[in-house]
Parts: sequence; C-alpha cells; structure tokens
Amino acid sequence: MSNAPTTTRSAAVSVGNADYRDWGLEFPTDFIFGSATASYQIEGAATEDGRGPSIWDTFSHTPGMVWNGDTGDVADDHYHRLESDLDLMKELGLEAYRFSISWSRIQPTGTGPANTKGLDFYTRLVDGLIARGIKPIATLYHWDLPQALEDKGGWTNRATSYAFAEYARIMGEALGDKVITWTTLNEPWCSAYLGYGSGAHAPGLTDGAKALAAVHHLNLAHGLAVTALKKVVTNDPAFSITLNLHVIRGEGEQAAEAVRQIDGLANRVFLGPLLHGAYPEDVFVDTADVTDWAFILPGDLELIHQPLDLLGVNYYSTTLVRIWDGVSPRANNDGHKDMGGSPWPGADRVEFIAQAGPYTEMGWNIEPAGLEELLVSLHEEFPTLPLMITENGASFVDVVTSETAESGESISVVHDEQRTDYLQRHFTAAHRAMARGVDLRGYQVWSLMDNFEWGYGYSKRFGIVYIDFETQERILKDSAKWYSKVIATRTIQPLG
Ligand code: IFM
Repeated sequence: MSNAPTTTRSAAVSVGNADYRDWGLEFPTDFIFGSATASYQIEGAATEDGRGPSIWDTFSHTPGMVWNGDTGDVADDHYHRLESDLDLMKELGLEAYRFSISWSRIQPTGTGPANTKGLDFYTRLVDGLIARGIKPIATLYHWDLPQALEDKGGWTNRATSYAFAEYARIMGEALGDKVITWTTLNEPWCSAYLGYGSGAHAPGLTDGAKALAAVHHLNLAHGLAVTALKKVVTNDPAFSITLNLHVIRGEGEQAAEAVRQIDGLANRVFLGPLLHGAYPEDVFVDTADVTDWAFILPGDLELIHQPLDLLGVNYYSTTLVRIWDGVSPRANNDGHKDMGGSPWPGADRVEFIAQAGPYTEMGWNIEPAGLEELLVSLHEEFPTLPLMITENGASFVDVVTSETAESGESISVVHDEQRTDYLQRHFTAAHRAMARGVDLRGYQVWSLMDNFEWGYGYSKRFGIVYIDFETQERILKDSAKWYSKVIATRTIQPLG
C-alpha cells in the first residue's frame, strides 16, 4: 500500500499560518490515527497495588516545584477508570492508543522482581485495546523514574541504563506478543536537560555536567532496551524512540552559530548516536568547560546505535535564537519554566527570543510550517526511516457550558475552536510533508484527556476530552468530535 496521500479538496483562510488551514485532504488507509497519554499524567493510584514512588511523586510533593502544589496522586483516576476510558477511545474511533508504562508500578524500586499487580494493569489495558480494535503503542519511559534509582544518581548513573534494559525485558516478556510499537524513551531531552539542568522537571537538579551525563545514559538505556526487547518479543513490532526535536530559527549576524549550538544540544546529541552511531564533535567542543564526557565508555556507541523501525516525533512549536551581545539582559524565552538552572549547558552565549504569535496557553507560538519542515528534514537525513507523529496538540483555556440536545436533554459541551483549528493546521502540515515524500505512518494527538501538565499541574489543558478534576467527569470537547470525523473519513474536516 502506497503511503502517499491524496488531495480531494482544500481551501485556505487568510490568518496567521493561513495556508496551513486546509480541509478535504485525505490520508492513506494504513495511516494510524490515535491519541497519546503518559502514566504519571493520568493514572493516579500513586500508592496502590504495590506501586513505588517515582521522581515525580517526590518532586510534585516538594513545595514550590509544581503550580498550586498539584500532584499526580489522583490525576485522571485512569487506573480505576480503565474500562470506561477504553470505551471512550472506542467511541472516538481511535485506531491506536499511545500510553506509557510506570516503571515503579512494575518494579517499585527500579530493580528486582516484577510486581504482578502492575503487570496485570498494563495487560488489562493492552487486552482491552485489542478487544476494541485499537493498536497498543507502548512507551517504556515517560519521565517517571523510580525514586530509589534517583537516590543512586538517577540518569547520571550508568547503572540506571542497565536497570532500564532489565525493565524493558520484563515488559517485553509480558506484552511482547501484543504491542505493535515499542517506544523506549519519550523526549529524553526533557529528562536530561529539564531534570538535571534547569531544575524545571524532576528530580529538579541544576547541574549542566549531570544533564550531559544523563543525555548519554538515556541514549545508552535506549540501545540496551531495544536489544533486550528484541530478544524476548514474539510478534513483529516496530522499535522506536520519541524525540522532541527542536525546529530552530536564528536571528542576527551570528544566527548560524546560535542555531548550530542549540541544534547540537537539542537534536544532534540524540540523532547522532542513535541513528548515525556517533556524537557530534562540535558538541564536545562547545561543552568542554562543562564536562569531559568521560562517561562515554568504549563500545557504548555500538550499544546505542541499534536499527530502528520508526522514529517518533513530538512537535508543538519552534525556537528562535541569537548570540547574546553580553550587555542587554539575556532573553530566556525557550518555552520552559525558569527554575534557576539552564537547560542548555555550554550555550551561555545563546539567548532565546520571544517569537511572533499566535500562541497557545503555554505561550508557545503556533507554527505548523515548522512541523512540515521538521518531517521533511528528517526524511532527507534518514530517507529509509519511517516517522510517526507521537505527540502534537495544544493547551487552551476551556469553558464548559450547558446546551440542550435534540433529545431535549441538557448536555455539557466545550467549544474549543482554537484547539481544533491548531490540529487542523498541523494535520495539514503533516499531509503536505507526506505529499513531499515523507514516510509518515501515523499521528497521535496529545492528549486524549486533560491531565497533570508537569510543572504546570492542572492549570494547562491539552486534552481533546475535558476532565472535571473534582468529579472525574469526562466531556468530549468539540476537538474530539472533529477528530472522530477525521478518523472516520480519513480526511481533514472543516471546523465546526
Ligand atoms: O504533556 C507533555 C508530554 O508529557 C510530553 N510532551 C509535551 C507535552 C506538553 O507539554
């Protein structure tokens, strides 16, 4: 089956990013439409059935780290509402569901025997998906490291990479006949640089050398996990990793230099070892004052550089940089919470500049062209590697109102036109990339439901399903209804 999309009808509207607002574009029959979540963001049941604490339990319970003191203790209570949430996915017509597994639900202290109740939960999840005709896409690590491993150095400790491979083996043995895509890590950029560099994410450290050690040990963990999984799975899944690659624009006389430095830390330090089998030399030079990279041991690059079947791409917005003049106050607008440290070790001369709007509620600029550009550039660099959008979506303020349905019944509705518009533009961008030859296999909207948005707690809503965090009521937003129609017709639908 050809993966080339067909165009049946399109129309443009003249506002910002206007020519990306098309509809009527059709996706191929094997394109996988789904939606994504992550364990700590939705599950709740933080201390139940033998789950051990993760770094996000510790971090969110530390005063001042998360907006409003919010925690993932209850979140969307998905752990207890599994069956009805699965029914909701079916009702929406999702073809795939991308979820993550809580390592500390499986191994409460990160090593040792598997917790049967944890395995049972994910087995019920995967079986429930399959029973409803929904493909399971599993992510092994979406930031919730068992606290006991952090106590021994977390991702700065090489032993964590080997512990991760053992956890991967356990999950491969448990679900290795059912999962269609295994994603080792979600956005290791965030785990390393926000966790150990800027302090905005758990474990909240602000040490550039540790952040770079974490980068390497995450890369190593990925390679070891792929190898471990391949030994035990019995079906023929795709092996992948998901990266939040940065689409970087430069400004000023030294624009190219600013872009090169940030591209090295954000993109090439992952793509290089994972897909080319080598770290970019210029990153070693740029960070020489921060670390000597002695944590890279002989043979590590071979362990990391495993053949992949798919690259997961998370995309939200673009990044604008320039070389700082050293005099004016240094701009620091990289889209992440400022908690004191820098997520860019060795790039002290680079500043992050505010970009032109429109913006989402996160303050992130909306630029669908960046998604097309990213997909095309990846395809050019790795022509034989299939891609999947594993996250894309937007946070906006949502308002629940009551309306009278045709039946006369009063119903709750959320008219989230901005989110629907955002998705429509980004689906258009994805379609255009495919028309330019990109082998894009699917699109997982972030997120299925509103959830714990890390340092922002419950203040930012990304869901296409609204969650009332008091009552746990689920309300389909208009974007969910729109997405259902997209999936049913395999065609980008007009708004409203
Ligand atoms: O909510 C997060 C997700 O966990 C990882 N990618 C970005 C999303 C929005 O910030």
